[in-house]
Amino acid sequence: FFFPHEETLAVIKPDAMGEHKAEVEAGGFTVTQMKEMVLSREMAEQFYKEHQSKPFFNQLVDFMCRGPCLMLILSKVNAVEEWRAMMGPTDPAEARNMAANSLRARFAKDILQNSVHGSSDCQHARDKIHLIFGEVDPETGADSQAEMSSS
Ligand code: DGI
Repeated sequence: FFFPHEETLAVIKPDAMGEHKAEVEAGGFTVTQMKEMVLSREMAEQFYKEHQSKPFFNQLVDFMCRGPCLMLILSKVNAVEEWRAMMGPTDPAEARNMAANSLRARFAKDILQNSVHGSSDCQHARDKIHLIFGEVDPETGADSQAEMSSS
């Protein structure tokens, strides 16, 4: 049988920069694109637009913009689910109970500063990869934002 690889967007959040690259590789993911960036407010609002109506939306956006994030496109069979499993639950207190080896159990400070993001399904992965990396050319790997900013 042939199991096609899928892609997910992973974000190492500002509180955990520098901690997780080795973890990603240990998880058996291939990093197909990677860039460090500081999200603008507009980008962070767009990134978490599904949470617009939540009481924590403003603090979430503030936190996401406060320093550089490492943006990664990860590729693996079943990448979306496998990366979510590696992250563990949103709240690190729950992560420490339910998934002691997960990244959030080990690195997250609290439910907001929870060190990592991972797309929850393939549609979100496509949307957020597009938001962060633009149109990725499958031949060259170059993204359209990079082309635009260099012209
Ligand atoms: O997909 P997840 O990141 O595990 O969780 P989510 O999509 O429900 O929430 C997105 C982010 O919003 C989460 O990583 C951290 C933040 N968040 C979620 N629930 C709360 C929260 N922040 C605060 N302050 N309080 C919450 O209850």
